[in-house]
Amino acid sequence: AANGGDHHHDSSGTSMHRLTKVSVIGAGNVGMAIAQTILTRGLADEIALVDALPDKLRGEMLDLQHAAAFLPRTRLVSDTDIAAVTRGSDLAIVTAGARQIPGETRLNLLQRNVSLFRKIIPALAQNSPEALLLVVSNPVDILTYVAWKLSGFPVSRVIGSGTNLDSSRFRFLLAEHLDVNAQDVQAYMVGEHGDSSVAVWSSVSVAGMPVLKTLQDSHTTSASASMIMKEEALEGIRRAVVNSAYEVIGLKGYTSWAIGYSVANLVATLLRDQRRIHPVSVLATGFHGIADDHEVFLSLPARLGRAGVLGVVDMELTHEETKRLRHSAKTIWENCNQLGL
Ligand code: 6V0
Repeated sequence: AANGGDHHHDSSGTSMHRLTKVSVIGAGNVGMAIAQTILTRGLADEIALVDALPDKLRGEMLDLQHAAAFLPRTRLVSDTDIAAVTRGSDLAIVTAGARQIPGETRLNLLQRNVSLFRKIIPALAQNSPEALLLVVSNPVDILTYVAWKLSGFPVSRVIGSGTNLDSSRFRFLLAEHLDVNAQDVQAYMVGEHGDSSVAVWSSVSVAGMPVLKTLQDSHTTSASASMIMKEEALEGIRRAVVNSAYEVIGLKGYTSWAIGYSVANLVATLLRDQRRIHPVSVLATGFHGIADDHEVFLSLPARLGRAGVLGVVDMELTHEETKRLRHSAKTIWENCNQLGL
């Protein structure tokens, strides 16, 4: 086989199981939480880890390999050089990132991460020309655009983890408030991952019942009345979602478990061609009035499968939600535009 893990046929020409290979670039807190969840869920036959710190990288790889007796069989490889281990990946997940230096502006951090991506992305694209690229590093929407430009990949194969995590935080908080299972809560945060993310209240539903509509309906049954949410509660939940990351970082120094599970959830949809809809960062040009000459990545509910982004759901948003989304888009675009890519 020409590409590392690409064993289509044995010598007799009969078809064999095609191995699934995932590369994780950046073996920090987030990269390792993602690798660990992919491993536990048995989503890959091979995982390649890449980090700039050789000792930390080897330590992380060995530590995971030592759990082999309790896990689905998965080949683990690691190297500081992308070309040495990532060849033939089906999916490459980028979590490498410079950390913010106290007092550093977001823009300066962005410039440092763009320099990092100039090294990482072309090497990934060259070694795995058919791969899907999944960007997690922050600022994720801008860096997904950067990865798209630097990879030369079709836009359907470049995805940012975006508000997939924000949406799961949103569903958790709504579920707590309503005392139901978070899996029964349908709710999306869209737009920019982080401070300007937009809670799509008009889309929130539990067991198919729109929560907000119930709020406005005076003729509610007692069962649905228990799902009624007060305006202040809604706003409190939105604020809590936006503050979630800051709160966790303030308490434990970084976030890892939830991003690990949310990315592994995306990996399952992509590699197993599940065609599930996830709010992830995709090219949003033309949606919700985002100008045709503004190439902006931000999160919208997207239908995902083995080929990447199969479609974007054109959500029905309220006037206020659209306004907020366009504001997000403008901020992201201004940042992307000055990168000169
Ligand atoms: P971390 O623990 O500092 O890990 C970053 C890793 O990147 C380190 O191990 C570095 O050695 C490594 N690294 C740096 N340069 C290179 C390079 N050139 N090649 C390979 N590896 C390199 O950070 P953490 O894991 O906590 O966060 C990683 C990134 O994810 C940050 O940008 C976060 O802001 C971002 N997150 C994004 C989230 C999202 O929802 N999109 C959520 C959480 C964190």
